[in-house]
Amino acid sequence: MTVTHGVHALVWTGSWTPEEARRAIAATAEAGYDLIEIAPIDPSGFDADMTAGLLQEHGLRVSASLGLSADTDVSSEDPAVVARGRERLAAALGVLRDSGGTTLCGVLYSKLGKYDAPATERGRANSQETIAWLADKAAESGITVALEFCNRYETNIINTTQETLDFIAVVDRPNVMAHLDTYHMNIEEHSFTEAVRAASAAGRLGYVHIGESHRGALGTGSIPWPEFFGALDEVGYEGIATFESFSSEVVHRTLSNDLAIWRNLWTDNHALARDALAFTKAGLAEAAARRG
Ligand code: FUD
Repeated sequence: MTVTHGVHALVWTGSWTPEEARRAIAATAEAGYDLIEIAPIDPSGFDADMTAGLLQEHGLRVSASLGLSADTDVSSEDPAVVARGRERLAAALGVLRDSGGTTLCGVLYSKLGKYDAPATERGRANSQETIAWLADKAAESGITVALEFCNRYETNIINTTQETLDFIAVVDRPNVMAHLDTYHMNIEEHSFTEAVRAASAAGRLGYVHIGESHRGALGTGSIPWPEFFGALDEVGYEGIATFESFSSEVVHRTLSNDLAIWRNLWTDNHALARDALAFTKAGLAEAAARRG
């Protein structure tokens, strides 16, 4: 089983100036990862050529994730807001393509944040139509779109694997996949194993976020890691698995607030990233050994 091991850029930096990008990409390579997941939440601040050059220099692959804001929410009923959301998604897709990546993931279908009511029928349809539109655009560059369901406090569109699969069935595009994040699964799923099996059986298990229950260091929270790694091993997952962790030590102008990152869960991100990679590799190896 070959998993591509990634780390989210927010482990290193909340901005993407040439200096910060160099620091983050160098640290990712130094920690032993194959890939960095950049977060072009405001794609206008991302220099893709500079990013591509640095990735090549350090022999790294790249993916990109983002979440939308209230004024770019493609699940809005307001066509002007949806249009702004599409513009942002297209720009993020361009950043990823020009940086050399092939997977765009995250909360591409919704605002990232607490809603005060359930999604409306029109809003959900706007979201689904936008993802179909985005998928067709992405397909022109051989890019896969992976939809990350989030817990109920961060979106009202999809909160579980099954809801994500149902959403994907409506969108009906071959390059739209489910993105499973253990942090969100831990809040919303009945079973980690059943969730992984369902996504895999549908042929839509496209991306994985490895995050602890408190979004800090792996193995210090309550995620049932042997079960989750066992499920990935059972279905023969061969995609990207990105370690994602947030602390008030590294602040992003909007994302940190959207995710309610109020406290300091770590200070040494180098040790954190190294330990997370070792933990994940060991967990997958143990799962394979258990299977025999
Ligand atoms: C959100 C989350 C992140 C986010 C985005 C950041 O809770 O888990 O993965 O959606 O991907 O870049």
